[in-house]
Amino acid sequence: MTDFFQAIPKIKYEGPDSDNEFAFRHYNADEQVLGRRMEDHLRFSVAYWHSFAWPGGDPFGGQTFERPWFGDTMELAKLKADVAFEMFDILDAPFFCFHDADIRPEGATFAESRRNLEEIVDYFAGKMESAKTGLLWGTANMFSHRRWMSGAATNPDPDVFAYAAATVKSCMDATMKLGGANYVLWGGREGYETLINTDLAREAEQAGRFLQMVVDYKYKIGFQGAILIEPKPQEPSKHQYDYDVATVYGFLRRFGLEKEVKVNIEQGHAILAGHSFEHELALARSLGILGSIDINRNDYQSGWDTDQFPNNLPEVMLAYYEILQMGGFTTGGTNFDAKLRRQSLDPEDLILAHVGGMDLCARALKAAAAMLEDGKLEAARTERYAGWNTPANRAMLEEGDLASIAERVEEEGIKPEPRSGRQERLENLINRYV
Ligand code: XLS
Ligand code: NI
Ligand code: NI
Repeated sequence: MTDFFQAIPKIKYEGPDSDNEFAFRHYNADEQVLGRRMEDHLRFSVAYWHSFAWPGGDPFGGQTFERPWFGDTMELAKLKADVAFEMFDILDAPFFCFHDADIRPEGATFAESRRNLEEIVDYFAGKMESAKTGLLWGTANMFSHRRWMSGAATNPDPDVFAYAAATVKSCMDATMKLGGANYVLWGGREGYETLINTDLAREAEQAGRFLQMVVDYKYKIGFQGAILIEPKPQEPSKHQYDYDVATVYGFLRRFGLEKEVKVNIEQGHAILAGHSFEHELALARSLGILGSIDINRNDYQSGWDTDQFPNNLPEVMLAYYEILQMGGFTTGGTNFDAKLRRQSLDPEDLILAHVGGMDLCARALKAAAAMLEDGKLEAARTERYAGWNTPANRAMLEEGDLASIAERVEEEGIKPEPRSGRQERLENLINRYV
């Protein structure tokens, strides 16, 4: 045991009336929601990078957090792992996620970095034998070190492409070894700062080829999890190629990978792309590529990926409504890719941020489940499209052409009658479940 979390107890469910800060009011892991345990629905995951590796910097100032494990040695990396698994235990978290760079010190060569990674992965594996927490996904950090400044797979320098391939291989191996449910690719610098020096067409070909290699390697090693791309429109690059769900789907189709790769959708990224979170989820669901979510939100005023813990019940409820309509997560889950505000220095802050986020998601899940069970919203939606159920209208869609349809419009004197979309009534309906 480290002494980082001192006397913080394991967080238990105490119900909505509890006065205890260190308790869940809504998240009750064993409670059944639509025939599935809440824990199995939500599949919560702690993000290693924000909770344990991020020093509290912002664009105007550096480190604010003082953590006893900050530093570049293997010994400190192990202390960090000890604290991380203590936190997973306090929260009873079923999953965590990591980048290679979060968990191991960078070596002087690729080989040394890989060996460091393997040693820490073994250390994790030892802990995971007795811990409940599993790995939701692993990923490679191909955006922090200066070698990645012009991209990883889309870099103009083939040496960087090679280094990226070796890096992803090592991270897929690590993910496989720890029984990861998914492998994520977020291309923070797969994009450009300026088009003046960029060959868009070539970079897209490189990215497509790279992704094919990732999929091939998945089969080669027999990795059972899903490969996920995490869309984001910009930041750190001015323009990021995996802009949003629609763009990623177009990219997957272009390279014939739409059956192989799904998406990990982050709330804050959806907003940065000018969408709502539920738009991105609904679109991915309709395309059959909805894999997993990062539930962190952005501040609506700052226009920056502020990675805050979720706090907007109606919005998160609509997100879980999409997930429930898909039949729930399979390999995916709810990852808190969220960080504390840089003034939130205390170990308690780290725990309570997650407690609040977990409770908020649990409330959202229960509200979404109630809305789905009730069926009123879906009935209204179905009713809106009911006109398509007549044989003539179905035939129009299936075998019609402009000329025959035009003939029918005149013959039958078809004259559309506008009908209310009932938005406010439906908003009122939704608010009853929140
Ligand atoms: C950054 C991304 C990143 C991914 C994992 O904005 O959200 O944290 O989730 O590389
Ligand atoms: Ni993000
Ligand atoms: Ni993310």
